[in-house]
Amino acid sequence: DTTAPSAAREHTVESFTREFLREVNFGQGVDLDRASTNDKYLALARTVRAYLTTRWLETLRTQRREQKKAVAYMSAEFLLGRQLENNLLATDLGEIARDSLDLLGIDLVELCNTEIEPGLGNGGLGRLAACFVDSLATENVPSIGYGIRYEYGIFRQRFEDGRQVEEPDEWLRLGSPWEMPHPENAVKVGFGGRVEAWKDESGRAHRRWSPDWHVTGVPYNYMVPGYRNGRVNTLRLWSARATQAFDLAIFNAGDYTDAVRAQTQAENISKVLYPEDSTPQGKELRLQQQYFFVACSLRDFVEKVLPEDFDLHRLPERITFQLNDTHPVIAVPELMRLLIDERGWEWADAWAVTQKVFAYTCHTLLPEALEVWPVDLLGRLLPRHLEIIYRINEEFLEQVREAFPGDMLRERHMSIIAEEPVRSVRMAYLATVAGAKVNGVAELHSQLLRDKVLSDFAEMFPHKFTNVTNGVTPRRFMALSNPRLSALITEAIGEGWVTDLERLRELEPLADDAEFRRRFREVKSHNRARFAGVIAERDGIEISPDAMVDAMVKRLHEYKRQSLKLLHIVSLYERITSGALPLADVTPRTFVFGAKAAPGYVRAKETIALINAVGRTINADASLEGRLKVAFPANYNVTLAETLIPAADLSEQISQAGKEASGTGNMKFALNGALTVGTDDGANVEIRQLVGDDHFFLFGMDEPAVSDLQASGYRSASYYEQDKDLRAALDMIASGAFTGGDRGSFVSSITASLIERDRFMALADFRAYVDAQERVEAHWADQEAWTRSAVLNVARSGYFSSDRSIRDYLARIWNA
Ligand code: DL6
Repeated sequence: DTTAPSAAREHTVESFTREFLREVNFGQGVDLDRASTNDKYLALARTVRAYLTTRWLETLRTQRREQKKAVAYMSAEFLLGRQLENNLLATDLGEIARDSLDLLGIDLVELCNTEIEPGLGNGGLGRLAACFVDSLATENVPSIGYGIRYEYGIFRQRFEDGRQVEEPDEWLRLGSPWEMPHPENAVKVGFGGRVEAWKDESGRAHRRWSPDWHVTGVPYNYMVPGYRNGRVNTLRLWSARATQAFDLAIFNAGDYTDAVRAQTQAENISKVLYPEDSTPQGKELRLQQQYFFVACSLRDFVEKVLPEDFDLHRLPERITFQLNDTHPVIAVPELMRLLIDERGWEWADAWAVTQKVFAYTCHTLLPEALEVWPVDLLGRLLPRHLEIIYRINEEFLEQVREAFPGDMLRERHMSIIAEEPVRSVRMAYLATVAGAKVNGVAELHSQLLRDKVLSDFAEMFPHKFTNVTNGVTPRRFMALSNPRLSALITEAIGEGWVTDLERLRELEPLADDAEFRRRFREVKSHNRARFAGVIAERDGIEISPDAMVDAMVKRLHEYKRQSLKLLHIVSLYERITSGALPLADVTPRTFVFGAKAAPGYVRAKETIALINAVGRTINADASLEGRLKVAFPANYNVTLAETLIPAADLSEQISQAGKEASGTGNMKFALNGALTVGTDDGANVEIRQLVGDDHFFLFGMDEPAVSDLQASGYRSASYYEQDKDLRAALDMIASGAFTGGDRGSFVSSITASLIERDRFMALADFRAYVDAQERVEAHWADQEAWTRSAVLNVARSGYFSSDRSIRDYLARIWNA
């Protein structure tokens, strides 16, 4: 049997050691005693990979045999995190690997820490995609992830004098043992050029796109193992290369430098991840990236994954293309083009299939985050696609006119083409019109999509709209990152929770068991010490392992309101230094921030500088006796999250209500036993409903209150004028107290903008927030009561497993 794997690998220390040594010698070409740490890491990774490959080939064989309906998750970002430990966990090889390396005198942890995480995403959206591929495999769903193999992921953040400096993320520099390139399966993608009309012998009119330049997409396969279930799915990331023909033509014309330049231009497409989240940049290269990866993926699926003789009229029986936000939405006109121009289908037939195979997930509520592409740019880069979009829009608007005769305003509102400020394609509208389903990512978000952002569409196509609340994988964000709590849970209720997270409910009675609470506290305290050790070594930051860990980690964005957290810290400090608050009454706390700002987002970068300035002053003030600390480790990423989240006591989820689509950090913290201080926003709403009001610190305006205040005319200055603590905090910042007396630069621009404009109403929520923080401190003072709440947070967070999200997608969207 030529398809059988060469040798089924045994799960024994002897066999593992043999494979590992073979990889050291023949994979790395070194003797063990000469091997570097990186040699050993690569050899170990390849050893684990070989174990996975056996199952992967088996999964692919089964899929080819059974031809079941699958899901293609299309996402411009997959923020994977390190692979080695996760793959050891999934294959149950952790202990064997450790024993095997012990025998050879090698430290497994050191090798795991050698891995550079692939930062192929910005934040929540990319990390969600990574959780979803993990859960798709664990839930045994035939599926494939499609994305881009960026050569440089999200930038490395450094602080220079407290200010953010970005450096390239060379994640591939030490080799990338998890990927398998297949240049022989490359796909050619066109750009630019013209569209011509032509007629076939029967006189039927057709359109033909002649691009004027091409690039090649090389697929790189990654294996995505389910948790100990034998399934290994595929994640296929595309890398751009110059086409040979293009190169050769220029070479033959004798211009070597031009040929190399052409190559660079092509390869630029997958060179770097755009570091903007929530505010698309509208750059041409970004559109090139989007079209590049979806064109490669569609062709790959239709021509390589499906059997050769497959009748594409039956495509909806075989696949749903799930569009992760609008970034892959250009796939809609691309599929139409493939069916009409390349296969000669009639428009109506192509549209019928297209409308059945796509589904769209929206991840935002911010108007400025809804992606639009200027018609000029799109027409220049993808002229045939623009024609197709126009036709989709024409037919759609015809439908609107039929449904709402005479309602011109509605027609203008709903048009896929916006006329102002420049003629543009609204990608979210295109996705909504073309998709079989549209979902938001938390109950409140989906409701606001239906009622506000896409209300005209929800009225016209109520059946399309649904919700799937986000989730997080309990493998990475509990089993892997919180081994002590995992062991405690397993001891109490058995192992089943790792794939059936609702079973954490069985912990509820233990919240009332003093011995269990003691052990739970012991775990937290161990995790705090571990985190303290990591940031001491990584960043040179010293914190007390006994103080409350109060964490706010997420992208730096005004709507997330890091500035509100900062006002609370400064107010505490001001009250202590002015004598209003006796030091003895201050709860020892470490305020932990983790946040990257988009490089061009000036206000966000100023806020980082201010947090660091405040931190420097507070940390150096001996009169505080170390009771308050601000820790802002640079370059927050998945790896750091894995040590911070298990250590956290308090989770800050304080966005303005109606702005955070869901949040997923909020879920990870609650699952790991942190209590949330949060607004009624995104998935906070569901977290609070599940964990209960007594174990969640709710504060601030809800979404209707925000809307009302907006409508009645918000004047932030009145809060500044009326709340003396708020005024004192803002005045203290403005006085230069944290900037060595300097009142200029970012200090004045931040304070002035809060007092005069405050787009996300931090000032209006300040008093409620400070009150909530006082409730936090009162609760913390009773450690037994606090631990009880923390245990209940864990016990009631099972709903937030991404396995449940995937089951919801299956039931509500994919019908797979
Ligand atoms: O759905 C994943 C994640 C949510 O949890 C966050 O609330 C949301 O802000 C984020 N959305 C984006 C927006 N990008 N765009 N457009 O990253 O998605």
